[in-house]
Amino acid sequence: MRRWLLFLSALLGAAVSFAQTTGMDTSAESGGTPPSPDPMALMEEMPAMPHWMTMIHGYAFLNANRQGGPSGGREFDSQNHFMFMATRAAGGGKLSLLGTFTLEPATIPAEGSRELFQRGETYHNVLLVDRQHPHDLFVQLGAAWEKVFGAAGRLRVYAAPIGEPALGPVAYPHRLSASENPTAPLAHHNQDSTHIAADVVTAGWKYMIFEIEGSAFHGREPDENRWDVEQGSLDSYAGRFWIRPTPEISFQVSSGHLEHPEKIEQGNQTRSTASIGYQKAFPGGFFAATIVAKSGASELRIAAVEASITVTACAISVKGAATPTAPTKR
Ligand SMILES: [Cu+2]
Repeated sequence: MRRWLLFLSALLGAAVSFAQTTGMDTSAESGGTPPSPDPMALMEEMPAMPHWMTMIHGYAFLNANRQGGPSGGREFDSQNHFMFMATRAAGGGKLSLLGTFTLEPATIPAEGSRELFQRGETYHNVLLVDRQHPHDLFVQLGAAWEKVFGAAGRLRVYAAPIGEPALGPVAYPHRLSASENPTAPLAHHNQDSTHIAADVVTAGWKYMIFEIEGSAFHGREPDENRWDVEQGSLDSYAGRFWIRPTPEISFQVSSGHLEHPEKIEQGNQTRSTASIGYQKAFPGGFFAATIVAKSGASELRIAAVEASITVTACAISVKGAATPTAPTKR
């Protein structure tokens, strides 16, 4: 059964990637200049139309995974994410419906896929170490509405039963620099573990190259049931500030208070991150890199730096990721 699901998700991923490239190729219109390498960002920047515009985007890796050492092993698995977006003009602004899904609950073992140095969430109430848990089927179910004011101002409000609060860099499933990495980036729990958060509301104001956002959300991380929609009170909050001096460069600092995020660890967390991203399209591919620094205050102190590099040219893809992580101190 799992083998069939693996196969199915790989087929789906290939089909979705194909749809994305045929549907979103705007290089002819822009006189041969490659468009932004990020199809989701392209869609987000499109002006609102009086009718629905939809987009499907995604990836599915079919992995022969072999990790060495006593906690390593071999397995076949598939890490995958599928993103759906529909936008139209509404209420004097632009309305976007956003859905992100993954079949990982069926294509990754419940006890997680082997990934040395990875850490986060639980299986049978035991912290997963050297393993990456499968993500929940519903990664994002949300709606955003935005309105442009004047020449350079934009208000954006976002509400999501399941979504991504304004904390950390763009979460890795949507992050271009992580897109060619067949596994979840190491230490992503230290930076964007809130990427599947229950009950998120966010408001943001963008002006020229600056953007400031604030979120309230439920701080508890997803439980071990990967198929359900979890809910909770808005007990946690976060704020994020972006500077995008050029279309290629983005810089963010963010900080959040997470109310009892971990089921098996007592206490709340304060998490602060800073990151610099760079992405550039060129004929036949793109280059994207992100450096993330994260520090926690009070109960848990982790310092992590992530750098991912992706170069795709024709059919050859070269990728790399490095995540030196200081030991956890409690
Ligand atoms: Cu994750």
